[in-house]
Amino acid sequence: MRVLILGGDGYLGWPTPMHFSARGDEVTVVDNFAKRRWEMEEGIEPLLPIPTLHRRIALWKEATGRTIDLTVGDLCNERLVYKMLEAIQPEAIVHYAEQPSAPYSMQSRGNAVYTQTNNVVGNLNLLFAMRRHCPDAHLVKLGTMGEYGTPNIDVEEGYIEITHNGRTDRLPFPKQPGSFYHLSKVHDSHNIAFACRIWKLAATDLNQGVVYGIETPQTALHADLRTSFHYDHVFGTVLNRFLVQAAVGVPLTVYGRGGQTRGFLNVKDTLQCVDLAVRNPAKPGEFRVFNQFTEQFTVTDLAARVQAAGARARLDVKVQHLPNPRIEMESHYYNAKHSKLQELGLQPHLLTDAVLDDMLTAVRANAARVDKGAFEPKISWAQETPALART
Ligand code: USQ
Repeated sequence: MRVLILGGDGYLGWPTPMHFSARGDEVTVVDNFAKRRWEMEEGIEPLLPIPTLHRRIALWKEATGRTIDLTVGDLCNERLVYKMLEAIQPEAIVHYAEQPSAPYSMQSRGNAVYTQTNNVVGNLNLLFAMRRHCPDAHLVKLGTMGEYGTPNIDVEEGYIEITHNGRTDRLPFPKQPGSFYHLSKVHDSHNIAFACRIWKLAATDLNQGVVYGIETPQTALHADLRTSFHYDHVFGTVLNRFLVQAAVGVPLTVYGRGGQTRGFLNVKDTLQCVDLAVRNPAKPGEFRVFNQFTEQFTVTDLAARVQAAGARARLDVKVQHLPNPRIEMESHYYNAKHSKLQELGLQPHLLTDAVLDDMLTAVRANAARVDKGAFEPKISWAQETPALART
């Protein structure tokens, strides 16, 4: 298939083109390297430096003989998007090219406006360009479980049947997102659903949970094919952060009471899920929603699991409850459905002790590179952080 991957330089974005290329698909990646600029703005770095995308694509060719094409550009530049879709005529478009951090979006007015403009306008440009140049392509869009928030009822996969005043309809599941970033994904979902309805585009919204993990089958082929792994307070996701904290003897930073429950998945399963969505496309006019995670945990569960992994490695791991920098429920009901990808054949890589031990070993090997100053959460949901604000 001709697969176009938007946002190919990121944590999930880079393993994805390698995955499709390994399967023999014709792959093009696009990136504007904005993530590298956000890292510089925040004064943070991934655990290991990441070679340029150009270099990794060249290495991939050396290692496998397979070609990945690269376009450098920004989805907010509509001319680039139109030209690219016209030239490539993709059959599937996998869209990761968005600002992905909730804390980043909550730093200031400027960060919120930037996040929503970048994400929503880029996605709209894509929809209009698809209508013009490849209306039969299938859009696979990375959304987030955070679009739903934490309602006191079971979370369905995208839609809920509601009976109201004696009448029944199947309606979009209510959205109660917890940051301006998560809101940008809600806006995207609405725009995509509308485009599917009026222009008969085909789309799958992958409402993904929190991702953890360092390695995929392809990143393991060569040290310089690694993907970006963050543990800082802006881009690091919770389990990745806890493992790095354990490795360097910093107490695990549980925000508030730690009863926050989320869906989680291994980065290897992100690849499986995206692959399943691409190979089993939505129909013209269909806006399909899959909840993309494999297990639910509370933050406290994860801290306990990492503490136990630390004990197995003879590390004394402490847990610290910090005042929560976010405004979110710290103890709540959570039961989110996630059967549609399993029905398509997803074979989950669950969070076993062996997975935790391997991740801890990999992180410990690079402990000397860890910036301990990057752990402390410095962005508050309640007030602007002037020193960090984007003007
Ligand atoms: N948390 C801690 N301690 C930490 C870091 C986080 O207790 O050191 C807590 C947070 O307060 C939150 C939970 O862990 O309750 C998850 O936080 P996170 O930073 O791992 O994830 P989140 O901000 O929700 O965002 C991440 C990705 C985002 C994706 C989302 C999926 O950055 O791109 O959309 O996970 S989901 O959470 O399902 O919405």
